[in-house]
Amino acid sequence: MKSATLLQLLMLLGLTIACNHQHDGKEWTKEEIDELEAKWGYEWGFEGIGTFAHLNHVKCLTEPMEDFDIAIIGAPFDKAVTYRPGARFGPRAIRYASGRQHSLRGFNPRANINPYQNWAKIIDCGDIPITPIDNNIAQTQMTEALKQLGKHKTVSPLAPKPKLVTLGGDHSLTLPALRALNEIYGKTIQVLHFDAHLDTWNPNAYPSYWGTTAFNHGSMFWLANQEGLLSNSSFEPSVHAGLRTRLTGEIDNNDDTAQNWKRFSADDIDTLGTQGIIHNIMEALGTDNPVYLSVDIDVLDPAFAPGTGTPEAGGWSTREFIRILRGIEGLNLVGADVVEVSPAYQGGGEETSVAAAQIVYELITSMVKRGLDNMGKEGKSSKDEL
Ligand SMILES: *[C@@H]1O[C@H](CO)[C@@H](O)[C@H](O)[C@H]1NC(C)=O
Ligand SMILES: [Mn+2]
Repeated sequence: MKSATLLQLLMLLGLTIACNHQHDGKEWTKEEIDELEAKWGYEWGFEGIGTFAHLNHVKCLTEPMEDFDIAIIGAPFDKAVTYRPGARFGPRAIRYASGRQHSLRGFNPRANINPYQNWAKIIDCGDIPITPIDNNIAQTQMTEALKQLGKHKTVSPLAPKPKLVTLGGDHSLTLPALRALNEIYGKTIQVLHFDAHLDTWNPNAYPSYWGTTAFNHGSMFWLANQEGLLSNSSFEPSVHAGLRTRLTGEIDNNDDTAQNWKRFSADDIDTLGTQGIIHNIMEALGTDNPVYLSVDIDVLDPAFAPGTGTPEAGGWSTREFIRILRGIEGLNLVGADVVEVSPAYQGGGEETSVAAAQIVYELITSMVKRGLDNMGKEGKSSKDEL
């Protein structure tokens, strides 16, 4: 007991000294610290301890005073899948695959900005600790964590509320995300959902003789509708894009329509092109209403993203999808996730995680760009915005 107290005292002393930039009687000037940064601050793509894009890591869930505008957060949970498990390793894989992203050469030529050297403070908040043992506790943990993180203060007035980009994990994560956003914004949120699958399935659509649980990665949007998290107004639909999975029958689509969703299939790209898909999405969602963007990596063809839980042949290429993401940058994104990356099924070249890391980069770019556009709009402060 006595030695613990002494240790605590010593630690406190160490902290005080560190804060004054003093050590062994030496006072470090800002110039000297800057020089150390110039000498040793840069990490090559294969170096570092593996945060997203070498961003600073802060364990935000235990650091409530940490202000940020945009944060990466991992949700390493995969106990709600129906086919291949393994997405709990998604956040790690995406972070490692993001190694060649760096603020120093982060300029996005598709969007004409460097999101990492702009107005937004972007950090990596680490992972939500989620139990692999009990799904009821797991969904509470995800919901509470995302609520807590969404209430952090921002640094820039261009971001009225912080924006979270969550790395899955399986797709059940989106339900906690929508619960948190409903509380934080005090209203229903529209969803833009890129996926091979509908994920609006009534849990009874699964074989249910033995009983079933609604919290799974194919029913979270059905639950979201039941909980009133999504608008029922035909003027505020949610949107699926990239669909191509087998169905029970037309009944699935009717049920989906009844839950206020619009559907664009993977094949639509052949007739409409990427520009047509972009046009349809923007027409359905507009540029003012708060939109949550959820990307199931299985929207990509398994040739491009085999590392996923429920692969379906005949999807979009990575390039086509990135083109679509750039085209919808005008959306008012209040948060996003990239889910179902299951690295055990990807190749040694990490193609699935590399695609996911690029998708995250494009989403962050859009969020930062949207802030800049708002600054330019005369008479409209971003504070007016949800
Ligand atoms: C939409 O309809 C569903 C099913 O009738 C209902 O449970 C839900 O609360 C409604 N949502 C809103 C926002 O009113
Ligand atoms: Mn899916």
